[in-house]
Amino acid sequence: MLDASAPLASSISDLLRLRTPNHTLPAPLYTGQAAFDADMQAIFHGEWICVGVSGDAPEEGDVYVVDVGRTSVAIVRDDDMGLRAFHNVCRHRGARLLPAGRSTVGKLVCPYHQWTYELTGELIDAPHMGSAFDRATHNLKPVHLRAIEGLLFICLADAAPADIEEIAAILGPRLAPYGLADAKVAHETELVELGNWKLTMENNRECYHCAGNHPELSATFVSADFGYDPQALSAEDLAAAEAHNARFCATTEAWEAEGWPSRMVDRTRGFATMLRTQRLIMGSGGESQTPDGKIACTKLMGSMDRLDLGDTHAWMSNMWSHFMADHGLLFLVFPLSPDRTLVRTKWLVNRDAREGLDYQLDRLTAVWIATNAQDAHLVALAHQGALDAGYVPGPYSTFTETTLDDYITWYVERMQAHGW
Ligand code: 3BY
Ligand code: FES
Ligand code: FE
Repeated sequence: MLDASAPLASSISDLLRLRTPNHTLPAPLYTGQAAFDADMQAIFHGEWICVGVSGDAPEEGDVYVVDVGRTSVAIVRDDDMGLRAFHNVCRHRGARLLPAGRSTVGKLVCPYHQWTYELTGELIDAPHMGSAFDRATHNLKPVHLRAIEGLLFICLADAAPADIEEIAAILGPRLAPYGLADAKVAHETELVELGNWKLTMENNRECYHCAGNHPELSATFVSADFGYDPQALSAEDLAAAEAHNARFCATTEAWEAEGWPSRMVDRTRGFATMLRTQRLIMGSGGESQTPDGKIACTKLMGSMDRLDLGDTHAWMSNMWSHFMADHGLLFLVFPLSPDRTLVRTKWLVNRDAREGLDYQLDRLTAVWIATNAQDAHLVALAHQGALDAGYVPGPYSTFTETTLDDYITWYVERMQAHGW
């Protein structure tokens, strides 16, 4: 336990070891450069992270470049429609090969001295290097890539955790009906939150803050957690909460009985690659996270042909995601510095859906553009607190914030597994 009389714990491993269970982290783990560097090395270069969707590089020659800290990764759709990931670094003198974001190429040509690589990463032309030069040992360096039903995961470690296959076994059947491998990115936003990435993740793992901050989202998002303190509710509100839980449980079991995986699977604590997933019921019209709860896109996702299957969520180390009959939402978190975090949000629709005809972009995006802005504000407030001399690690609610303790415990365990 950290207490005022204890000697000042300074190293990251001390701070991790001395974390008070069920409390936020000691401030330096949110605010310090050393902790940020350790996080980038251990979590973002040591674990599987989610970086995009198949629709980020849908056709042959499409490239999608994602930066993870100072490491840039090019995801390339090859001529056989396979996806590959490479370090976005030329094997000559290391120049950045491709710009950030999406582009389309015939070959991968370095802008510096025009070394040229196949979409497979093979170096095929390196002028003026002499006949003794061995091209075969200068191919682009591959990065581990695993696509699970159109969600793209990379691992920058030499040896990637093998349990991504367990994730695929759980998520695969849940996501298959949404046809994500063929989905289109209808819209994307990038928001830089002025806070540490772990505060962004913590903020996502609870909906304790929703009632007070998210009027647009609260119309349709009804928390999955059955967590409320019965003593904090009036008799009327308690009855409503119990009725909600009963309806939630009954709906879950009905979906399961029809063969739709819906119950929560939680593999957070004790796992290298963390995943929690669950199908949730929705409020209002109950169809989609839109201002009125009705679908925003009339061409449904994948093989979905009904509107009463709720919202399938997957929560992972650097992402959260919601999949509904008409659209999907993918939120990806990339730390930029101790106090700046990029949240990239992708709105996914059926690849054949046409903007203006099958969906209106403003209706599709309204709820989460508002919600993201509200969350960014909350994360900034939390970070300001962590920087303040008055900050002490605070308690998570054992009713509404158990998933935060799970997440932060996962984080501490993974840091320790990587030697911190
Ligand atoms: O990502 C989720 O599941 C939700 C949405 C709002 C807050 N968070 C718990
Ligand atoms: Fe790429 Fe020289 S650095 S060709
Ligand atoms: Fe929120």
